Amino acid sequence: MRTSRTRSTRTRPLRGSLRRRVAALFAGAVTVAALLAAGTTAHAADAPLRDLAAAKGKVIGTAVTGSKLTGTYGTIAGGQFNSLTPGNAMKWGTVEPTRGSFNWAEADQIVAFAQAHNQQVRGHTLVWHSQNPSWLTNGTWTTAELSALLQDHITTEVTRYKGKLAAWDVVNEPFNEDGTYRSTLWYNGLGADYIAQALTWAHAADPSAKLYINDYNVEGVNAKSTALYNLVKSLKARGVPIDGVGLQAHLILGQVPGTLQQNIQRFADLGVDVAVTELDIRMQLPSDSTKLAQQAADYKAVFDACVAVTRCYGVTVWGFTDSDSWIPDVFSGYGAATPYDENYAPKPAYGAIAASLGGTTTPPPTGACTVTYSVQTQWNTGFTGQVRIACSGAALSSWKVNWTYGAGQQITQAWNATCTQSGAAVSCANASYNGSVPDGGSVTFGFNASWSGSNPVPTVTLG
Ligand code: 9MR
Repeated sequence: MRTSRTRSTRTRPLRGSLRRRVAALFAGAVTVAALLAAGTTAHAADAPLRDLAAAKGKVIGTAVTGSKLTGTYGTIAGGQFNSLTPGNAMKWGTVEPTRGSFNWAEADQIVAFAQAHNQQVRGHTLVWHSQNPSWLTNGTWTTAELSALLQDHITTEVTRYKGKLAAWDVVNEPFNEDGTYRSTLWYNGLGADYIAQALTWAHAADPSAKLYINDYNVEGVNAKSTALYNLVKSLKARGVPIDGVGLQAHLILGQVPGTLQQNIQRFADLGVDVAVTELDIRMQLPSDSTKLAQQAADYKAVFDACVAVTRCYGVTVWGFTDSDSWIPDVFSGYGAATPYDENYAPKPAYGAIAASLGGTTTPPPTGACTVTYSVQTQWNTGFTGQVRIACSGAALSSWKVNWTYGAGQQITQAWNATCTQSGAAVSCANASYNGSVPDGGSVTFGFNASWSGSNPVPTVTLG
């Protein structure tokens, strides 16, 4: 994207490859720069969400994609959350695409990242009707073979991560909307007791992991959640190892069920934990400040319900940024479902989560466009910077931003803006194609610059 939109006519392959090598050598400096960048993000909570959640005795998690756990994505995933759920990396189709041939690379990577950042991992998921390998779904199996395949799969995967995961979504999405069992490979082949067997096998492989049944549209009191309630009740009565229920919470703007807290409480009263496991709140695109305010209220309602019930373990969002969300791919015309926009700017929902967890945020000025400067990567002689102009309750048809470098930094190249530097004074104006910043939207541009000695972040003004 950067290449296609660059305004520079000069290409410097040698310099680019040198830069990458030097950047690798100075990985520590890159990390520091990334942390600084996150710290300068506009309207961030005064304390990271993970600290606020911990003070409330709650866990706040996010689904992640392993390959993205670097740069700003990695900084936010590691800095704001105290739990990670692999979005796809632990599913059967990912870990055993060919029978007997395993690929644990992404799952291992996420677990290592979590350990390095003092985070829990929520395993997802062992028994599901979807994202299974084709050798499994296309095979013809006797009941005994199917049962052995499932037991082997659960035992292999849970044993691999024994002692390293806080919880497993053992069984995913077992119910239809009317509360009957979903017709799946497992239900059809093994009967309803596949659920009890899966839990029992998982418990045998890792007795310390908390074992969950996870489903969607079970957030409020309804036929489906009542079926789940009755199942958990009967599993508990039989002594089957069940520790919790996961409420996925793929919600629609303005439609948080009014019975959410009551529903969480009724499961808690059965003696199991409740986790909100896959929260996102989608809206019809484009987003605007009214929708984003409604979304903030919706996020707050979900977090408030969890905070209100002691046995609500925590809330995991299904991707923290709109650039890493499944929604636009599946619900045409919908999106903007997560707490950060696609440029990693916290949205009003972020502030609402912080507020629910007892934190304070610096609210964005009403009806304003704000500008944020950040250092993306830094090496020994240079750095790549980014400036974002974001509007809420206001809009721009063109823009120009200014700053003064305090330590001799010099812009060498810019893209998605026209930048000039005279002495220490830098001025960047919109390109022909990105002058418009709509209400609720943002525009970013990037640049390379040189530095030596120190690289302080300047104050940037919109003018
Ligand atoms: O986020 C996952 C997405 O990347 C996959 O394409 C999708 C395939 O079904 O699965 C998504 O995650 C699902 C989760 O595992 C279970 N609940 C519903 C989630 C959204 O589909």
